[in-house]
Amino acid sequence: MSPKISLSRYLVEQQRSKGHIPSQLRLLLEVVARACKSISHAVNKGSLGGVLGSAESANIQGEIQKKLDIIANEVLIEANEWGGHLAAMASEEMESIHLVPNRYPQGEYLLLFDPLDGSSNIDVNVSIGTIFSVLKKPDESDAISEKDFLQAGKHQVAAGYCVYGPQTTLVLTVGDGVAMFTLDREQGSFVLTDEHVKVPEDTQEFAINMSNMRHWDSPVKKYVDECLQGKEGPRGKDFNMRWIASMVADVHRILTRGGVFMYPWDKREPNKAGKLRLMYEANPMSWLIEQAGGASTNGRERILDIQPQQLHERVSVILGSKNEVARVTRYHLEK
Ligand code: AHM
Ligand code: MG
Repeated sequence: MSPKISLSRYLVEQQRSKGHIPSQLRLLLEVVARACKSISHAVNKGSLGGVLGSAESANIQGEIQKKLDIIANEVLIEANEWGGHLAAMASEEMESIHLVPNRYPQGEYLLLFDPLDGSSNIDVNVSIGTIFSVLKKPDESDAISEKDFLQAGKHQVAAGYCVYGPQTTLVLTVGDGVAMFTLDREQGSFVLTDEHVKVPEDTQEFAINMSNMRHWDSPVKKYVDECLQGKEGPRGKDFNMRWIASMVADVHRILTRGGVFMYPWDKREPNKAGKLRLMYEANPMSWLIEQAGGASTNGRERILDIQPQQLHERVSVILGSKNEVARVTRYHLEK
């Protein structure tokens, strides 16, 4: 039997053989993984740990926070403050950036995260997760500000998520493909379970919140209508639908067996570009999907090319199997 490869060993070997994981980045990824392990334990305890339910506060986006949103945010901040690998952090749950306190050395990286994605699923025992994105601090920046974070997704140096489902799985890219690690609870470590992850180019599965159908723009309506017509329609094949309402879980399914995920702009709030946040949801997920051979656009352009104007900026998202994303994007461009 081949030996189990832990996340630590994987990162060391990647650093050695390819030299694209500098030691500060390696430390950062190990620290994020450790934080995810601790969030996973809290999620698993559920009611027994008193972590379910509302915290009765709202975040910067005006969303009511769950206790676990706040716990996960604190776990990530505490874990990452003191190692010397980071200059600052930003989170869905915090209005402005969090600088590494002066008493600790300042590192070269910036970390962004959605500490607990899929909040509406926390209390109902459905998969949720943590999404993260890593950027390099601009060279000339001594006093870090929000402006330093406003880099297009193509400049990420690492990205990933951890899904807390029937298994806890950490999924990672440093720009050389996508690897998956499953938490071995007896050993207390993440073990490599999938390397060179590939998203099939075609699919018969789509994911979208159908309850918003009447608000969609015509290209999205056209695409979904055609899928719903199945074998008798222009696509000549039947489609299946899945919607978990946790982006981590939907993206995990797509990385595993293909599919297309859409949270498009809609007419409910026409001035909002979409629901999902560019910098700590769409960017890391788009990079993972592209690294696995899929595609990701906002209907018009590649998400990773978008120059962010704000930390909490929102974006329309269409990602997954390459040929389906190309089709939805074409329908937008033809409009
Ligand atoms: P959250 O970060 O506050 O949990 O919101 C993001 C989530 C995504 O994980 C998911 O795809 C989407 O919101 C579900 O939205 P809806 O409830 O409108 O279907
Ligand atoms: Mg989220």
